[in-house]
Amino acid sequence: DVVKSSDGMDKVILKEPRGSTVQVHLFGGQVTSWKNERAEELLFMSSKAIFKPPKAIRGGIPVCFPQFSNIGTLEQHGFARNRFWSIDPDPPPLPASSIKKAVIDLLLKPNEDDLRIWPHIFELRLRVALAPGGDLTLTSRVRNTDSKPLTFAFAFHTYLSVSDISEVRVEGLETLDYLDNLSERERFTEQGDALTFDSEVDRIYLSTPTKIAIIDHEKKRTFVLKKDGLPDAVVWNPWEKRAKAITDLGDDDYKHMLCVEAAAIGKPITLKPGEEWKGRQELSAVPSSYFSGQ
Ligand code: TA6
Repeated sequence: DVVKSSDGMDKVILKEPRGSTVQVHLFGGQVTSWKNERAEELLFMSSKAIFKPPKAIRGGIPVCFPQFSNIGTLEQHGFARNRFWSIDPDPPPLPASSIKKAVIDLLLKPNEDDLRIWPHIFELRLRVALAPGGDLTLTSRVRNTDSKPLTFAFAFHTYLSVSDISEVRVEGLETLDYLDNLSERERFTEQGDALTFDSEVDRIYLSTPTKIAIIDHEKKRTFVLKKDGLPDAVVWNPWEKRAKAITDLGDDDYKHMLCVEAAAIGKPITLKPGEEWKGRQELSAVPSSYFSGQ
């Protein structure tokens, strides 16, 4: 369903028969809600989120493209997250395995202002698919429709909703190298068993396994993030002091959020003219007792 809004903030609602839903704003091509069949919200949305341009909405899953963070000459995290995307009325056919999913395809092509700051013609497609049972898959495709090479970084800046950040553990990043955004992206090696949180964390884990588990002990819920074509994973929680400096984040909101982001940052992607790249992030939320992996 497309929900038109008088303020221009149109959104798409996907529903699957068992009751899970996903909401996608055309502004940013951004997933802004993902609810399970008990109507529990699984993504974090800031209590001070501003649902209007020009800044990206604080929460859900903003798309970082063609730049991550300030690594480049563009605005922080690139421009895709604060442009209006369009719905593709004639998307490529779904693979047979996806036939039962609720799906929407959004498109972003550069406008004249974008071309002035980043002179590359491209087509960015985001397919949002909600499976029966509630798994959420985001598939991004970038096609270089220009006559010169295209180089970019990409991230699904996923804000997960957690009951209490102090009770959360992330598994799947042990022993990996990471770039620490808190110390000028110096490279370190993860030493701990699993990641837990008691202060600000802002890291780019490089070349991670394809599966990461985010275990919320208090809620007895595990998010399983699987990815493909996105070798890196960002983990971010601003903690108390930094949260206060972020104007569209409530002072205590940091306790209830954790960003874990499938990304391609360490080695930017380069496409020759006509080439296409694909990246996928799949999220599922399962009761912790059902989860025996990792
Ligand atoms: O993904 C982590 C990060 O790059 C952090 O460094 C932090 O600044 C965050 O994203 C939020 O960025 P934003 O531009 O949305 O305020």
